[in-house]
Amino acid sequence: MPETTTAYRICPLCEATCGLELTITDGRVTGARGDRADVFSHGFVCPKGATIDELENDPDRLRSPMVRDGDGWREVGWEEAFATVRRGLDGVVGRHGRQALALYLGNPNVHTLAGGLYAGPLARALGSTNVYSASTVDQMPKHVSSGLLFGDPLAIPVPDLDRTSYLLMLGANPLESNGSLCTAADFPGKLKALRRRGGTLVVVDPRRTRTARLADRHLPIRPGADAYLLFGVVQTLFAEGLVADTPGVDGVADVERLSRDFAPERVAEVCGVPAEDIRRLARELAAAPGAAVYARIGTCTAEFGTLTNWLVDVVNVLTGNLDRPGGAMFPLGAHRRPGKGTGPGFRTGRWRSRVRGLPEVKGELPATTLADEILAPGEGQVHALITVAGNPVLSTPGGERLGDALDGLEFMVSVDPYLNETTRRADVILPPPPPSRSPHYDIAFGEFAVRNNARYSPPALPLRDGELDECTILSRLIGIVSGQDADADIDESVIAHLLGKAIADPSSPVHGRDPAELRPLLTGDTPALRRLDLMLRLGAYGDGLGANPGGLSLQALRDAPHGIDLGPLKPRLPEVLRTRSGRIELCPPPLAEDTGRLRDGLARRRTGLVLIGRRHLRSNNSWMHNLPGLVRGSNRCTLQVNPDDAGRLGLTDAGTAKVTSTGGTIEAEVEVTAEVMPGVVSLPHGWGHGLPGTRMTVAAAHPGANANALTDPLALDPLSGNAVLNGVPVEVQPA
Ligand SMILES: Nc1nc2c(c(=O)[nH]1)N[C@H]1C(S)=C(S)[C@@H](COP(=O)(O)OP(=O)(O)OC[C@H]3O[C@@H](n4cnc5c(=O)[nH]c(N)nc54)[C@H](O)[C@@H]3O)O[C@H]1N2
Ligand SMILES: Nc1nc2c(c(=O)[nH]1)N[C@H]1C(S)=C(S)[C@@H](COP(=O)(O)OP(=O)(O)OC[C@H]3O[C@@H](n4cnc5c(=O)[nH]c(N)nc54)[C@H](O)[C@@H]3O)O[C@H]1N2
Ligand code: SF4
Ligand SMILES: [Mo]
Repeated sequence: MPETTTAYRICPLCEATCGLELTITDGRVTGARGDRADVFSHGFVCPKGATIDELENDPDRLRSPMVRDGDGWREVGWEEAFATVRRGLDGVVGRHGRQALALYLGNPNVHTLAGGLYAGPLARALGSTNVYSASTVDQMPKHVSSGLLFGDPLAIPVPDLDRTSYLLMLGANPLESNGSLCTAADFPGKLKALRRRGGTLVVVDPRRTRTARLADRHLPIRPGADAYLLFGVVQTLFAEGLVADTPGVDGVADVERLSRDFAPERVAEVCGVPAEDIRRLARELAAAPGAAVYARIGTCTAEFGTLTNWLVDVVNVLTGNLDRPGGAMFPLGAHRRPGKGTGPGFRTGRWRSRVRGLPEVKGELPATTLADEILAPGEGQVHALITVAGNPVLSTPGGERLGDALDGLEFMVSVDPYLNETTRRADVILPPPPPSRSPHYDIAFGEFAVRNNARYSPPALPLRDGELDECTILSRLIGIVSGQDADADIDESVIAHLLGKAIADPSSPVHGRDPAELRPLLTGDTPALRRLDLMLRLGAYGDGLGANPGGLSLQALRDAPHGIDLGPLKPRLPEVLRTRSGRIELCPPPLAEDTGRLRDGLARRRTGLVLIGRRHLRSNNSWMHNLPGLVRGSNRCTLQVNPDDAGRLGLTDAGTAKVTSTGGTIEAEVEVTAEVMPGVVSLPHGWGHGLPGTRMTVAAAHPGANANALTDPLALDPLSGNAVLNGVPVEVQPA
């Protein structure tokens, strides 16, 4: 009889952070379902989480480090792998200096404990300004907007989903994505509950998505026009005297002045939304007892991304909904300490990219210029690349050119479980173990959860021979990159630094204590877990290393396998602010200035088709198409075309279309559907598999077409450096 047990594990696949109950048979994960006792997800699960056993047992998953050997690969032990990495990186630094090193951090770094603890230190250890991440093809506009408004790029308010009575959602489709920068397990259930309690959901999206179908109202909008619509709302709030009292806010009059150019009648045509519908939004938002505006990727990956996300919070502030229950609120993650209400503020452009002169944002340069930095010769040229959990060849505009550029590198190392479109160019691949064999705590998503909570998953299974924990992989890599000895202890220096800071801080529970007495109190089997223990114990709900008995610690979370609920969101103003003034800066100069570009755009003629993206519940960016259970059924990488456009262009359902942009040309299967509005076509990203040298057998059999062969690496939101992935002009014809 095989021995079957269960174990609990937070799902690391998307931001919903559902609790999973894993079935373990003979030392393998053989099934998964929602953990009904989980304090946050209460049993919710989606098909990806329920298929995690296929991810765990995927025969294409790399089990040992791989070193390039001529045209092929050789499986090696960890010591040989790290020695090869050290030789490769030291060689490049010796020949060209540290600036020749580049790092690309992909999305799963926010879903692993290793990424949460080591990605930042790795970027700092690099000693080069060539730091890139998936943030600039994702949410960077949100960070810039929050940085400028609140002084902290991580202070991103989330809709208080459980209590709001009115939700205006733009450019998000949580029924497929399960939510982003708003961590809510069972987002669909929460939207249904909102409607059941008499609340209103309005969805603004060029497509009639599953979320839009669930809503009270769907407003189809021309891609890229959300800033106009929101400015129309702002203008109405002022014009009709609907602005709430706004103590602690600077710049309200300046916003009022700027909004005069964007009255609903002026913006209606650009948006494709009638002026009366825009006015109605303003009136309803102002009247609701608790309302929130929430905008996500459709508004971030757009030409006016930062302006749009700024206007989201401008509306939240002006309607009195920022920081009030039922409105848009700031979560407080368990490993974070409340702030002091002021700080140094936020700025960008502390340095610029070498080739295109693009400003730094949050210590990063735009991912779409990485290829330029590799290809353009001269002082500061990139010659070595580290990728951690990223697949920029498929996920960034101009990825094909980037892929070719990678061939010209002197050295490349990837921390990744797959031999995919990006890692096939590496010299060394360092594979992490599967989720069940890694400890887990969500460092990133505690900050965005619609209900404060803390959950820790110990490894459900031990590491197998030849596997190395990803925390160890990354800390070894940091040691190598920073040129330290192999046994240098990165974690001890981080712990000493954090303890030192806390001891010096009069508001800390350990103020004035002796580090030598505190350090031995930390528990955890590994250095990474001791760091986590320290963060939890010094965090907002922590035991203060003994000062607050009964408070959180790693042990307290170990004792609560289904997590600890920390209650509904609480108002955090002004404590959450890090602006110099200690006030909300509603009209920061860089944003005020960028409204000029928006005003100019009013006069632009908009004709022709534009491309937008989309997500499917059974997909996850570029990397889960190798699981048979998720790719079964009909082709999902279709070009959705409105029937009017299809008729005009001579396209037929299930036929093939040729799609051309300034970026390139692809062919895709046509899906004629009124779901997408006229003038707009939609293609999901993350496809384009089956390239030579990859080892993803199932994905290669379902290759699809690469949407990022069409997006333009030169098209950026100037304030954030974020790529424009939506609203891309294209021409479509039958192939
Ligand atoms: N199943 C699944 N879940 C995922 C992912 C996945 O790939 N698959 N990826 C994860 C990641 S990394 C992220 S960042 C999140 C993203 O999560 P979401 O932000 O919810 O992303 P999408 O589902 O792509 O929804 C974006 C919507 O924006 C619309 N849109 C496009 N352009 C515009 C525009 O100009 N204006 C407006 N108003 N709408 C527009 C699109 O039609 C689409 O419906 O999802 C995460 N969850
Ligand atoms: N056109 C278009 N392009 C887009 C988007 C869009 O909407 N439209 N969305 C963008 C968004 S929101 C994002 S976040 C980016 C994502 O961009 P990327 O992060 O570059 O790409 P992913 O497809 O998420 O690739 C994740 C990589 O991490 C690896 N991986 C998986 N699990 C682990 C792990 O535990 N450890 C390690 N070390 N590696 C792991 C996978 O094998 C894969 O190689 O794509 C962006 N690209
Ligand atoms: S919704 Fe996200 S976190 Fe929940 S099971 Fe699905 S992939 Fe995992
Ligand atoms: Mo993302």
